[in-house]
Amino acid sequence: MKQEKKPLTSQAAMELEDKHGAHNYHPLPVVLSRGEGVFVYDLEGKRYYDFLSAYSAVNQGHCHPKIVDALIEQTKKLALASRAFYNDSLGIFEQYITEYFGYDKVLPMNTGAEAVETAIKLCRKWAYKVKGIAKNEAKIVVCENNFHGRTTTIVSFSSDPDGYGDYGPYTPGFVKIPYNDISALENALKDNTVAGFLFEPIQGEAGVFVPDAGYLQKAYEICKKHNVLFMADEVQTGIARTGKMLACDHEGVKPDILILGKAISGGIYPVSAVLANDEIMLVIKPGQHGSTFGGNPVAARVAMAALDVVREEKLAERAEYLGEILRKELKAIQSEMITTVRGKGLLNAIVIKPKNGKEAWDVCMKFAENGLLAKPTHGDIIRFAPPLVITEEQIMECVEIIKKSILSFE
Ligand code: IF1
Repeated sequence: MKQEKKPLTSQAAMELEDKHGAHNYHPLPVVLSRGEGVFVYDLEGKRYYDFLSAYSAVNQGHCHPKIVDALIEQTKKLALASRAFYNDSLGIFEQYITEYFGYDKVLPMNTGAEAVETAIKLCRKWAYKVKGIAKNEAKIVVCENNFHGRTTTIVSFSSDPDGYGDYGPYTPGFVKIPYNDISALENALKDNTVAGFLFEPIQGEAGVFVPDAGYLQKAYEICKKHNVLFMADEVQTGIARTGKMLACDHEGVKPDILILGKAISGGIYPVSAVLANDEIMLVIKPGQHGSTFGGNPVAARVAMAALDVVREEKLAERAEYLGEILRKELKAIQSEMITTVRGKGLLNAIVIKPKNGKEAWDVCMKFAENGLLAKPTHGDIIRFAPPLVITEEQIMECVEIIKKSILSFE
């Protein structure tokens, strides 16, 4: 007699992860089982507003039907062909995305970190082949409190001990300067071995730090003056999240190297991409870079569907408009626990001052109890980044949940 399998409970699911999985995360004790649009559901069927959006990967909402259909249709036809041969999806995607963002070429990869690594390799090779910097002397300027991924080269220039601790020896060739500090950048670029400036237009993981108005424009001009590549990591800020297609669009600056990931696929499939013009992109010759899954037919079709959705559903305009409302409503919450509200579009954060021993983690646990999921970063900062398909009415409902939860600690 076949033993009826007992349905998996949340508790059992958490125990399985704890027993059999590496402990490289500390998740909130919520076990998700289904996602649809702005909502996720746990194993017991409880519904939550998702205010993290898988770290801004599901800007289009969970399991967007158009993107899922693109995944299914292509997967049934040709999933992975490798770049040893051509295929009937990659060129279509390459033309689509280079026209979409206005660049000569794209180099497709899978994760954001791989795209950042690709950008670093492009910059270094450009330094030697085009700018004429002495071999192995090229430097890339980065910002304190950056987050660009978790490979050993990328953590080599992290300022977060949890990010780089015990992972030495570190990759040389990176210079750290304070974020949002133009004179520090000017100073760093006096060194003529600097080949690139790698930055986040808004520092996401650090806690949604929006630089001063004009910072990106001035940084761009300084890089142009010193023939240094302006390399924007828009993995988290891109794809309409901050109220424009790219966060750089708020200041009308066009990166020399554009790095995309996460929501480029709507969270349906790992897709990332690096875009640049020929002078930069063509320094990499056949056999000098690649990846098994990079730009595969499924990634190509999924990304085109995901980028279609951004335009069709006017997600950038929504993020701009709804972000203003969200910040205004958050600032109106009368609680000394909320010391700061900041953000752009629907990439926002609040800073929590502990009260009666309760801190950001406890606030997030209370949010979850009341049907909204968010998670602290760096202890006291809670990021608010719902899918961009959220409605104004739903924003207001979430504000009520946030307010009720915070005031419950008064
Ligand atoms: C984790 C953070 C967010 C990114 C930027 C590159 C990458 C990321 C600006 C790498 C990835 C993810 C990684 C994920 C949590 C999340 C995160 F807290 F880690 F930093 F969003 F803020 N550039 N961010 O934000 O892309 O290789 O992950 O595809 O590692 O815990 P990836």
